Amino acid sequence: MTYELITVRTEADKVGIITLNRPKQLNALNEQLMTELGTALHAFDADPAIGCMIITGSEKAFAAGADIGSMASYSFANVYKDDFITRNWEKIRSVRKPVIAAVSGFALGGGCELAMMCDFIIAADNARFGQPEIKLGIIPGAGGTQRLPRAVGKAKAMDLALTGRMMDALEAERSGLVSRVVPLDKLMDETLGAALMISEFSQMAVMAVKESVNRAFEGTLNDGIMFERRLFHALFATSDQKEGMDAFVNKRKAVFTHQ
Ligand code: CO8
Repeated sequence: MTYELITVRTEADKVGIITLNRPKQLNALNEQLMTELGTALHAFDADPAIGCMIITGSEKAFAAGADIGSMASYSFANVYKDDFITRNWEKIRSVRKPVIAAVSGFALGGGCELAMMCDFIIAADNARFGQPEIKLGIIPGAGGTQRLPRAVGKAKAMDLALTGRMMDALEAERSGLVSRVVPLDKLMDETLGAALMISEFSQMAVMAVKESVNRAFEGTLNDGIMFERRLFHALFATSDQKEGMDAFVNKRKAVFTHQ
């Protein structure tokens, strides 16, 4: 498949890297870009050699939001009947292997929502996050009012979504939106380091962590604890569990076969 609005490459045949590539529009997200992104993520997800994926943008912008120009003339009838863009966004949520957002520059509106759909965010020190939809007379439409308060709490989510202000990388780290902040010129090295580390682990254990942590985010505590326990028990049926524990006991490096 050839892509126009993203570029795709792999690192060490283990990590799939997708770069959003509409630099003149600050990677504004239109239907074609979201379709390409969904297709590329699912291709990597289906590739047994790939253990982790990265979505990144340019230095100036991860993504400055949904494409305002193409939305400007839409009516309620258009967006409701076509289920505007959301079908492509749902595809991203169904990816089973981990996806890391490597964010530099603006991550605004749908760009911030895209980063929050990833499993965690590593931010460059020039990153700026926000949900400025209020300034356009709309609200976030791809999970922003739901994921942002879960990540940063009600007070800050209300502040950001009601005022439309941006927060910088340090505020985003303090409030729990991003897992690490690194200098801009170290962003890809740091993210690749994490992705390569993840791709060395048992894919089944990695997918189980993702599923189980997402339960904490999306459901009740009781359901999440039970879900985690079932997955925890199930992993004792894998060869990778035997290998991991045998390696520890015998003081050697584990070699996982994803079985
Ligand atoms: N859509 C379309 N074009 C954009 C967007 C955007 N979101 N953001 C920037 N651009 C374009 C600009 O129009 C400009 O184009 P041109 O050179 O042709 O005039 C180019 O990118 C560069 O932008 P600026 O000149 O404005 O650059 P600055 O450095 O001065 O400012 C900002 C950068 C602050 C990021 C500014 O561009 C800005 O405020 N952009 C809009 C941010 C925004 O409001 N985002 C939210 C959009 S709404 C949304 O995301 C709803 C999500 C719904 C999810 C999907 C539902 C299914």
